Amino acid sequence: ADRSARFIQLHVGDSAAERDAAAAGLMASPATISPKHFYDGLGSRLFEAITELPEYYATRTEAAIFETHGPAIAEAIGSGATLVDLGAGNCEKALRLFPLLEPRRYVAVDISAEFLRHALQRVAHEHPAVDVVGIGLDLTEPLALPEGLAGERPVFFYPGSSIGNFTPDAAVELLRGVRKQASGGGLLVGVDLVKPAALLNAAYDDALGVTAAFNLNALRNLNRLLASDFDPADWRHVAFFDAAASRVEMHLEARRELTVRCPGIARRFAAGERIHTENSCKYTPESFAALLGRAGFGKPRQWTDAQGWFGVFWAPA
Ligand code: AVJ
Repeated sequence: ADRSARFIQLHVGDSAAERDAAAAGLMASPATISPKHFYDGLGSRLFEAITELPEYYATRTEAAIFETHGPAIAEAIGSGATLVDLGAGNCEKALRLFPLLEPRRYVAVDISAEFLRHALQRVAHEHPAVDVVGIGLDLTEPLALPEGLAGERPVFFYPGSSIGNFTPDAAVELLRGVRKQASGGGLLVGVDLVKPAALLNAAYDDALGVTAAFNLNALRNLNRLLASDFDPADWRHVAFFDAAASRVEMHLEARRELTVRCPGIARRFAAGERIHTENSCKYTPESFAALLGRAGFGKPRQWTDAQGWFGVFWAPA
């Protein structure tokens, strides 16, 4: 029999608080736009395109780690768990784990709720034995799963180095929340590792300009949220690795002096002034193990690729 996915909308969207936060970021100096504003339907598709770029090694390197070390990872975790997928997107990464982990329930969480709903229809159809639940949630909000949903052995799955969008302190905060809800199970997390700056700079400023489009798309999303009048043509994509902060930063730089307006707000930008749109923090195997420790997890196991570009960690809660 065909099963369909349950869908629960916890917190996503155009609430007044969301607008206030976005407006405050616009007025701040330097101005900021949260990277969560990348991900409308188009932004999720642009990110999918990024993962296919030759310069963007992260997704395929992580997939190769799961390919090579899948059996060892599965042995460490065990089968029949509830797989809680944080930032599920198109659910492809979790689906590749299904044959290894044989989850009883699959709980997929993503801010891009409609995109997720679509992906989950397919998951539910193709895996009728798995209980499929979708949750529309912004992961910058506290993560509180509905009572009982995570089951007895929750395995949180946070792949792709999405954790890198949080500063180390904020990441510890988020992971503490995960650990509390993962008791009896643990966390399987993928993390991008420190590597030569030239590789990182190319990965975040690709030759085709897909990452530039992904970055600029945040302006369209902000226009929708705030009724503002950003013209993407006025802005230039900037991305660079800051070794001291151990992170790639993305910014949008004003090509000329201009003023952005929305109801009640006029924000002047000087030519060359930047809006900070993303941090993508990079760790060493040691620094990330230490971060898991700060979040209260037990001693992690870790797997990496031959070049040491990306790490996958299993940390018992
Ligand atoms: C989805 C946050 C992991 O930081 O590499 C890709 C987003 N930004 N290219 C990353 C992103 C620019 C990506 N994460």
